[in-house]
Amino acid sequence: MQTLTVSTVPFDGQRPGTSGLRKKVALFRQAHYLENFIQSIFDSLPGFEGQTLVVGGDGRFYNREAIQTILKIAAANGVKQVLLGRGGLLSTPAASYVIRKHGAFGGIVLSASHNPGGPDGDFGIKYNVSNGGPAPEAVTEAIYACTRKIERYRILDAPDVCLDGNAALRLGNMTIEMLDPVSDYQSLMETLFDFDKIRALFASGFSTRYDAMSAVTGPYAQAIIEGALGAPDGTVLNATPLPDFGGHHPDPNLIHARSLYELMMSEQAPAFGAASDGDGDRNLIIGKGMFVTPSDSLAILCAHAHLVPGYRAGLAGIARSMPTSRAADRVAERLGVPCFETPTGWKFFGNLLDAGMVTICGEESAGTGSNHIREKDGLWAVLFWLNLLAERRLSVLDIVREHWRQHGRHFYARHDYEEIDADAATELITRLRTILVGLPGRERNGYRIVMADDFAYTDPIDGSVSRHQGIRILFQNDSRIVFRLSGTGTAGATLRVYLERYEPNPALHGVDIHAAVADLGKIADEIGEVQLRTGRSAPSVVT
Ligand code: VG1
Ligand code: CO
Repeated sequence: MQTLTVSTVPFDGQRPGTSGLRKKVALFRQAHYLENFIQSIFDSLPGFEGQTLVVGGDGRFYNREAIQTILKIAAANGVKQVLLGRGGLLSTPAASYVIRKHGAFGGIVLSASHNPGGPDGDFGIKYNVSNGGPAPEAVTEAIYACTRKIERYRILDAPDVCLDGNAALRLGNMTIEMLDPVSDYQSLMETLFDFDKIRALFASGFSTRYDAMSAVTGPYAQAIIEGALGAPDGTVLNATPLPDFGGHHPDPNLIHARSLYELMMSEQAPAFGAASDGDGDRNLIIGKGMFVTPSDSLAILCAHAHLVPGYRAGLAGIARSMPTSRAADRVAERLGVPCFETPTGWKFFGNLLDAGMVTICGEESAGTGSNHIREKDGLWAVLFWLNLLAERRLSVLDIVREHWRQHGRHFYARHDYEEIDADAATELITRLRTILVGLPGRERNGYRIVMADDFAYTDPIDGSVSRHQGIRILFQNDSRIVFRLSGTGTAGATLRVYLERYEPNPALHGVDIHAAVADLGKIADEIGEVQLRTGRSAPSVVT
C-alpha cells in the first residue's frame, strides 16, 4: 500500500473550542477539511510514531466515513496500533477509560456531543491525551497553529476497512484492534458501585426510565442497567444509536428530554428518571416530581460519596466550573476539603485530578465525573444516584429537600441566547469588561453588587493562565450573575447568562426556580443590555 502526500491549503476557523473542533457536517465534508485537522494533530504531537491511539465516536452522521479517513492518515503517519470501538462507537467516558487502561498515547473522539446530528447537523473531533482527558489548551493551540500553516497531509492509499468485525485488521504497517465498546467501561463501573445493592433495589420493584436519546449510551445502559443490574426490559428508552438521533437534539435538558420530564412529573412516574447526551458524558437526573439541577446533583453526590464503594475513603477535593452553582462549595466546606473553581470545559479538571487534588468534578451543564477517568461521565452519575438511592431507600425528592435543609438552596437557572449575531455578542461582553470596575456598590431591588470581574484561572499545577473565562458579578446576599459566550456552537454566537440566588431559609425552598431568579434576570438584562444588544426579548433556551 502506498502512502500519498497530498497538497493542501489551510482552512480558517479550525481552532478547537470548549470541547474540540465542532462544525456543521457540510463543512467537515469539504475536500481536505477533516484531513487537514487530523494531519495537524499529528504534526503538533511529538512522539506518536510507533504508539497506540484510541479511536471511536458517538455514532452520529459522518462518524464512519471520518473514521476511515482517520485510520488511513494515522497509518501513513506511523501510528503502530489503533484500538477501535467496534462499529466506530465509543462513548466519551469509555474512550477516556480505554486510553488509560491500555496505556495509549492518546485518542481521537468523534462527537459534537449534545448538538444535533444528520447531514444538516453538527460533527466534531476531540483529541484526548494519555491521561484520557481532553487535550489542554497548550495542545489545542499547537494543533490550531498547525492548521494555520498546513501544506500537505499524508494518507494511505487503501480500501476502506470493515468497522464491524471482531478480528484485528491491518492497514499498511498499522494494526487495528477491535474493542467491544461496552465491556471495559462496564468492568470499571463494577469496581466503583455496589452492584449487589442496586440489583436488590431493582428486585424490590424500584422503577426507572433511562432515556438514551438514540445516542451512544443505549448499548451501555442496556448492558449495565437492564443486564447486570436486572432492571426490567424497557427501562432504557431510545436505546439504539442513530446517525441523526431520530431527528432530536441529544441534549439531556428539560427542553430536549421533555417527554421524560413530563413522565416524571405525572401520576405514573417511575421513582427515578435519567438521560444522557450524544456522546454519553452528560446526565439528567429527575426523581418522581423532582428535577435535580446539575449543580445540586454534583453537591448531593459529593455529600453522599462515603456511601459508595469507590469513594468510601473520602474526597480529596471537589472542583466545579466557574458558572456552576456554589452548592458544591458548601459541601466541600462541611467535609473540610478544598473546592476549586475552574473555567468551563472538562480539560481544566485534568491537572487537578492527575495531581490527586480533587476526586469529584462537575459543571452546571449536566456534566459530573470523578477521578475514575478524565472526562465527565453520564452513566456514572446515574449509577451513583442509583447506588445512593439503594443505600438510603428515600425518594429523590426527600434526598434533595434534606440536602437543601442542611446546606441551604442555590436557586439556579441558565438563560441561553442562541445563534445571535457574533459581533453583537462580542461587543456585549467587551462592554461588560469595560464597566466592571464601576459596578461594585450599585444596588437594585435589594441586590447590592460587591464584586465584579472577568474570570481568569491560574492552573495550580502547571501555572498556565486562562483569561476571559466569563464575567462574574457577585451580590451581597450571595447571589451571582455570570455572562459568557459558548465555545461549542456552530452558528453565530450563543450568549449564556447564569443566574444564582442563595436561600438559607428552608421555609422558602419551595419557590419555583424561575420565580426565584426573576429579579436577577432583570438585573442581568439591565447590566448586560441583553435585549438591546441581542435583539431578543427572551432567551431561546432556559435550563
Ligand atoms: C458547553 C458547556 C460546558 C461543557 C461543554 C462540552 O460549553 O457549557 O460546561 O463542558 O459544552 O460539553 P459552552 O462553551 O458551549 O458553554 V459536551 O457534553 O457538549 O462535550
Ligand atoms: Co457530551
